[in-house]
Amino acid sequence: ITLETKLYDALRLEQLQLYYQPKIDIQTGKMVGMEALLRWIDSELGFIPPDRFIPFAEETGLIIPIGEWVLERACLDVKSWNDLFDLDLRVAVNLSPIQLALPNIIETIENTLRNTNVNPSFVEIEITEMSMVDFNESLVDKLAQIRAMGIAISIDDFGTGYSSLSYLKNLPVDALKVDRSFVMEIGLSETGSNMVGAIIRLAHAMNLEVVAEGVEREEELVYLRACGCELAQGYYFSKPLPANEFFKYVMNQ
Ligand code: G
Ligand code: G
Ligand code: MN
Ligand code: NA
Repeated sequence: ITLETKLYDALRLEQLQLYYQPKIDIQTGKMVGMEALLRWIDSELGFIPPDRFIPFAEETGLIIPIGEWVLERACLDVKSWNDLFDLDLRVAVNLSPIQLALPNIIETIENTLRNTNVNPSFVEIEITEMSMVDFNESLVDKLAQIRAMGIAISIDDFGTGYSSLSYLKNLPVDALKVDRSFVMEIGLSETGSNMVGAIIRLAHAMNLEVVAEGVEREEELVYLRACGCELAQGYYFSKPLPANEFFKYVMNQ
């Protein structure tokens, strides 16, 4: 049995799970949403980390049905929590560059919104800088169409990949996520702190909201807040939680 068969079965047999990590408004301290993070727990192999199976899913094309499942699951979950607790949490879903390149991606997203009956303003899509490797008008077009549905778009892992400022300037997006590798340098060196401050000012100059990733220390949070960073996520607040535990986390807010 190949890994490809195993992964396909995992999708079919519901051995893939979404974990959720809260996103916090660091100016008010309130949770405003969460990022959906895919997990594969195999009965024999145990926990298979996403950095191992997502690249594999991308190579084999399995990321396409998996990605559709992720979007639908995330829409259903956010809708049920918002309905139950009368909240307006927004769920962020990672979209692979492979998915974004599909000619029918807009239709797929529209269908999922319709089938799940979720309010589009409760959904956000995270694209990585890898999506900009073949930057073209069609990419700009697609992002604009996604936004026109009422879905917010953010650039994940900013500063680590292939985006150039000239691309970024022309991209219809709402937020920029500062990669954890920058956040962890806060307070460790003057350059480290200054770079994060500069990234936040750059984002604000382009009218983008800023989300800091991988916040683990109080010192990072204090600095980010002082720089005007809007949102943060990281172990400092909560690690990613399975849906039933995230439900309890929401209930306790
Ligand atoms: O959950 P963790 O931090 O280990 O995630 C590792 C990587 O897997 C991150 O780069 C994250 O963006 C990616 N990832 C997690 N869930 C998904 C998903 O549903 N789709 C895609 N395309 N990538 C995901
Ligand atoms: O690439 P992306 O940003 O989508 O993935 C986020 C990854 O970072 C996930 O695998 C998630 O589990 C992980 N993560 C989230 N918060 C923290 C944190 O505070 N510290 C560390 N080390 N990893 C984190
Ligand atoms: Mn992400
Ligand atoms: Na990220």
